[in-house]
Amino acid sequence: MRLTSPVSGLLLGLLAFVAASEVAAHGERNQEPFLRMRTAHFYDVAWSTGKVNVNEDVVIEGKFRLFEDWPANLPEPEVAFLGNGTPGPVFVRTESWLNGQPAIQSVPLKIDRDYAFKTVLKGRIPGDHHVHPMVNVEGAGPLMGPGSWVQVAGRANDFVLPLTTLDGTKIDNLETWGVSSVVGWHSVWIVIAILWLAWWTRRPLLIPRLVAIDEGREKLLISRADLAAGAVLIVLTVSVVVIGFIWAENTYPRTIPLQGGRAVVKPLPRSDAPVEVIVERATYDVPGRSMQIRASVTNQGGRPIQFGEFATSGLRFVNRELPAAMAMVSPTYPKDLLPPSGLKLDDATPLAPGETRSILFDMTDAAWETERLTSLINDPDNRVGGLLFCFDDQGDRVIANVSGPIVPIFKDLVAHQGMTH
Ligand SMILES: [Cu+2]
Repeated sequence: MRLTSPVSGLLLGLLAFVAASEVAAHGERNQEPFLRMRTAHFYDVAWSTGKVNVNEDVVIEGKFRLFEDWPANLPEPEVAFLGNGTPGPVFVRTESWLNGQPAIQSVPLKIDRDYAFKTVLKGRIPGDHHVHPMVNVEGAGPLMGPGSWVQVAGRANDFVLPLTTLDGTKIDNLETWGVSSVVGWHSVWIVIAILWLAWWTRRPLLIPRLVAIDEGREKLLISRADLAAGAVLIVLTVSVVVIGFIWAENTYPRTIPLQGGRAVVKPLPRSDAPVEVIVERATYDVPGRSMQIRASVTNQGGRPIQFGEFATSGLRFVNRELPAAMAMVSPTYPKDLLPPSGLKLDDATPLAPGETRSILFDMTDAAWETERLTSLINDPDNRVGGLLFCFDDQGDRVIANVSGPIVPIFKDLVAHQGMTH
């Protein structure tokens, strides 16, 4: 043992290191690019604070659009549930809202429509937690929004969740409420089970009994005392069930079953000045970590527009030359989700009402790699998707869908897309 201890110490240390680094992220980057680029696009997400004490609230608000080019291999969002992506139950979600309506239950959602959400999370377990908004879609799984670090300070033991029920019962702490009755009733049943097992296991067990049966002497196996014990057990069990029922009825005279119904939430109204984007060619330059989309863009609205942001998978490629777009970026927004070079255009002149123009959108950043979106080139359904945020000369925003097949470029070819066109 002495010889192996340095090795096991090293292994333990390694394990601890792996465990510690696992805590820093919780798998959002492992989701396939098609899930992150073509399902729920979260935008305008804001976290009310980056630091709370145990028992204090963080409010997460924002919007999401269920993408028009929803992957064919995923079920449509007919049953969806608003949640939050956090490493375990480190918060308690005390409120959920969709378009101002309670979102306690699941709702059917519509593709190519937008929803505003709000969740209130109450700090429960201290630590640094990465907090994402999330929509769970039946059959498709959790669709995560962008994540931001929220620090919960204080002591876990101080956490309380007080509540007043519909019949006026005051609960001091939902965390511990009713636990003693659960433990008490389980103990009663465990004691009965142990007594019954002990009654039979005190005698010769399997093989001797098998031999007795083989020899046709099974009557020997059950004595009059066994029959009496069985009768006592039946009476005891039925009595405990009846007493338990009466006790529960008296203690909790009014109970409401868990609600399994579906709510109905209307999507947000559509913008009436659409911008149409038809992708002509999208490439991903693997060594250059650069996504380029050449698209034919038509301004169907009545005012000239400019392009301020391309948002996909929680990443925001912002056009740093457009003040209206930069104004939408909160100084507290997670920096890792704002690639520094942002969105670049080959032609930044505003697109006039009714005009159609072929524009090259360039998003070059290591984030494609660090966010593991580059694995999209290995997908059998090789498509890129995102939202293009357009701003008119009055600062109003229109959000256009951008989607199309993408071609990877593995070598630094001279024939770059911008030049061939
Ligand atoms: Cu995260």
